[in-house]
Amino acid sequence: MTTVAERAKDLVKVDRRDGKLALAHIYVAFIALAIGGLCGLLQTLVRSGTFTLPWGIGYYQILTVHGVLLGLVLTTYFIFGFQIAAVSRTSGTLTDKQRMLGWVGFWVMTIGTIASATMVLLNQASVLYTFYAPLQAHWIFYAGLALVIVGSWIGGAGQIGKYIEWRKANPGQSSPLLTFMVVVNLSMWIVCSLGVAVEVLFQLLPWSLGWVDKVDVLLSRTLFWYFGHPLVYFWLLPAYMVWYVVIPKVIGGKIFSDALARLSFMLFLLFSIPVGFHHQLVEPGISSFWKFLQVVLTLMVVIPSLLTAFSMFATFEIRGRALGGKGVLGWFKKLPWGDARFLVPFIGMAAFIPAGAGGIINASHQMNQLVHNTIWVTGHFHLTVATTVVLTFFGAAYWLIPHLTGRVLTKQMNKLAIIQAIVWAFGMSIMSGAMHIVGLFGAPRRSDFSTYGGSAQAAEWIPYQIAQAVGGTILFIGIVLVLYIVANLLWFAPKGETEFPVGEISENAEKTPMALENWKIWLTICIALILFAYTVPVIDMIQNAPPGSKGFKLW
Ligand code: HAS
Ligand code: CU
Repeated sequence: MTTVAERAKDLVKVDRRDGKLALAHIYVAFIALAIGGLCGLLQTLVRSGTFTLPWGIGYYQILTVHGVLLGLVLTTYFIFGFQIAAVSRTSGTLTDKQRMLGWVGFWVMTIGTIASATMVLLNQASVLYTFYAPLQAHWIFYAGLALVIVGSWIGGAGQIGKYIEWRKANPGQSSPLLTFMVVVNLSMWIVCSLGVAVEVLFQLLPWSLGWVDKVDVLLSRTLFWYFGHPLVYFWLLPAYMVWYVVIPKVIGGKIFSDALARLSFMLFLLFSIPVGFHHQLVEPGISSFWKFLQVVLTLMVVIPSLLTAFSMFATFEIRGRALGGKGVLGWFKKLPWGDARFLVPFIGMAAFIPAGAGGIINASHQMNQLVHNTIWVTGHFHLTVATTVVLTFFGAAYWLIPHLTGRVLTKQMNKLAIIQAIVWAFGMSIMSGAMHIVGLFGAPRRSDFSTYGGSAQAAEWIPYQIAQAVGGTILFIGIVLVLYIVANLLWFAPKGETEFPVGEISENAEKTPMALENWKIWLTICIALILFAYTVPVIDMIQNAPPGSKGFKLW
């Protein structure tokens, strides 16, 4: 039985003004999903060899729109919207100054996004979402990216400000778990985005403006991956916040261990950054010792994900048994399978098992030789970010949006949300499965349709490319469904109260050691590891730099 006081606590509402700021981010995220998703469909159709783009639109142009809008815009905006609401919900309403930072950050990011997106749409920046030099985009594209990064720092400062305020007001106490997790994610983001900021401001911008004619390609990619790998964990950690904190409440259970959750987040902060070389294992100019070292650190960053898997299974089993589940697996049947807030993220979790296994294959130095630059890698990240992460985000949107708009998810919408996730899982299994297999046959990634002059090898790839188009079409139906549900929750669903679920810590859990919140220790180790992994190879790169490359526009 829940008491009246507990019911009231469950309905703690995010302040309306904070909610507006969070919603602004969420709007941009779903607009990005609509446009980026359409481009994804077009790409798979082109690559099946049965469709040509009209009006002179280029394949790499839509590939860039797809990657930038879904990989960078959808994720960052949804994460910021979610984090703002999470901080406000668990640490209290933002001050006017914190909220103002949030709005300034929002607009700086949005002006940057519009500037970059315009250049991509004008076909002046078909450089894909990793914007690798020596492909050279229009300078406005890079300037827009710089604004997105700076805007994220400003908005992030507002969220961190709330945490600092809370700690000051509650000395000696462990901060609210969800706020703590937000701050870990932002710390990781700030430390890693310094790398891409240096790349954009000191290398790509002056070079695209014509102030210098050559760019050091190896250094630029190294700075990019110093950022690019933690970027993928910046996407993952908010999904983990939902798994650790929200899901236990949704299923009626408790958080297995506060200390374990905090430890796993801190391990992400430590090991996410000094591992960028696992994206550069075939890059010449980095000695194999440093690659090996970063591969070891990459395998270290797998550990917090294994802790998470353990913790989730424990949460589920304890709850299922409390509900009377018997035997080895009886508890499994007791989980609330009909609740979209649980099932949708759960499908994401299930996808992370093969997705993570694929990541470990990628990270294994020798096996990377086989899969690097093949569409296997595309298959990998469509399971990780485009299934595990986005299904968790969709599942969160189904309570977060109505919480913020003062509406409710109706029974029909809950059902549609479940269908949506099943459609997604089905389409993705076909598309990502085909990508993984044909990648092993050598099919390249980042590539337009080609028969390679009638080569027998390329002919072998085509049936898989058709399978990708079938999967891509099913996924597009999934996008239409989620947009329909989101529109309903924003504007049409019945008015009412929706809970922002925040789990309580299990009474059996150990007390959380305060050391887990000692930022001096953790940030020092974090920076020491980065210096250890990067100093010597970067000095090598700079000292032995070739003359550099002029820019290429291959589209
Ligand atoms: Fe990755 C390339 C290695 C995780 C995203 N990755 C990429 C790219 C992206 C990406 C976007 O080492 C392409 C970048 C580009 O454009 O070039 N990745 C890893 C490793 C992990 C990993 C070791 N990746 C991710 C995540 C991503 C992501 C997460 C996005 C969100 N990745 C690589 C490497 C490359 C790479 C190389 C470069 C390849 C190349 O050559 O270019 C690990 O973090 C994975 C650890 C995860 C696990 C899984 C734990 C399972 C859990 C679920 C439990 C389930 C439950 C439910 C409880 C070990 C937590 C129960 C279910 C039942 C059914 C009972
Ligand atoms: Cu990585």
